[in-house]
Amino acid sequence: MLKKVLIANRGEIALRILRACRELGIKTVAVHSTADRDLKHVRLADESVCIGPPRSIDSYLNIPAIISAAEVTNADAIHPGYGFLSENADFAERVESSGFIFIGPRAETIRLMGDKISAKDAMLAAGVPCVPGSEGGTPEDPDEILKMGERIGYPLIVKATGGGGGRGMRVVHAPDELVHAVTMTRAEAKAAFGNDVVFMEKFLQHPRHIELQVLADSYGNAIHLCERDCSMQRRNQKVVEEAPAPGITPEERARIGESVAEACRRIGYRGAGTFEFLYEDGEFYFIEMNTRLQVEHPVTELITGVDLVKQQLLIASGEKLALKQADIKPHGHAIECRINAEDPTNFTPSPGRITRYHAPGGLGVRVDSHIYADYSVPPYYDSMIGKLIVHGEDRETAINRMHGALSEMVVEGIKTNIPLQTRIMEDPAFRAGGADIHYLEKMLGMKK
Ligand code: MV4
Repeated sequence: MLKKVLIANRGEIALRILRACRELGIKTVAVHSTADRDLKHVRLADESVCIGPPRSIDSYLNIPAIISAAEVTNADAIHPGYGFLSENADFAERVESSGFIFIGPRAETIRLMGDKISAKDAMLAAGVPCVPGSEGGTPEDPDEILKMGERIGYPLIVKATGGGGGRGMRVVHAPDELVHAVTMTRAEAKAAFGNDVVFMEKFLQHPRHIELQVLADSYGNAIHLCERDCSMQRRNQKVVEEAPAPGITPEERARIGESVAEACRRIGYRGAGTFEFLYEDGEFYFIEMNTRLQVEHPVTELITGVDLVKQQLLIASGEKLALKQADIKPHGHAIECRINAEDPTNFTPSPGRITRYHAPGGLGVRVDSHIYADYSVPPYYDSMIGKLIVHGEDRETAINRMHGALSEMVVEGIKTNIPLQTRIMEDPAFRAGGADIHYLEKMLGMKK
């Protein structure tokens, strides 16, 4: 078993990882910037190391500083959390070559999945359904590009292979826009990711975003842990997530679940991971794989009863998966609302001191947050200050429980999106279930 884990992250996820380590008797090392001395997990950790000034580039993205902190504290593993260095293959490689365990997949797997074309290739080879498209990069010759566009059909979407999470994409409605769109996406991708390879796919116009959680050990065992519906998003930022996805039948779940578990075995996946799909007209289409623990992992934990962070730590310790596919039986329904320090009307960040804080509670209510009364939300990082997660016997119970929990939650001194989350819980289309990825922006009056 691991003895000491360095947590290379901040905020709620650092606290979440610390709690899992404690339950397994693993010592913890917190690393933090000068702006984060007062973080809750820094106080609770066995040891802490300041790794640099406030800006992420100087601290949470500072690879030599993090490796040095692991060396001076004699940690044996590094948990990257989400964001920051969590999907940086070079970081994973440096961690391992410095003699530490990276809590995540092998560096080569991160690299394979970080490139959208090679990820899609690997999924097609494993029999995972993908969006029809160019299957490889887009050619250079304008006539060849147009021929490919004709085969795929319109509307289509041009994506940068080095992009992801909504960056480096362009929708094309007609052939006369195609060559220009390819040129522009290439140029932007070159500037943003240093990689100008782009590919094309059929553009799905009203999909839902459904993703599957997986766990795999180092011995070729892999299971899926049901799906999450993350369609309630604004500008590629998820706002509400839930599990299971409304309307997905046990047969559909078993089929897509077995296909992603088999893909994990084929690529030698290790650790926790997520396969992202678009779901439209009863069909799943793979788009990307996330090789990290995700923000929304708690909804999966609540319906399956599996502690995903503990599983990551056990897998990194070299243990075999004790869970079998037959052990995973989803119970009830879970919903997560992301709580952000932002103005609920215009979404601008609202950092500052929290003057008063009351957390909600009761049966089936979970709060994953690092905030406390008198804590100051720094302006340098993501505006998410916590997550409110509920579990109920069915979806309607869960929504009503979330509505009540939001009304109990008091955060004063800064603005939060709690009023927006309350509005979503009251919205008839959300309550009906199955809204697509464009619904929230329409509800907010951004789109027709
Ligand atoms: C798409 C798509 C429609 N058709 N691909 C955006 C983020 C990145 N993960 C992939 N994205 C999309 N790819 C095809 N072929 C629509 C989106 C998309 C989206 C996907 C998931 C969640 C929110 C989204 C918001 C806008 C567009």
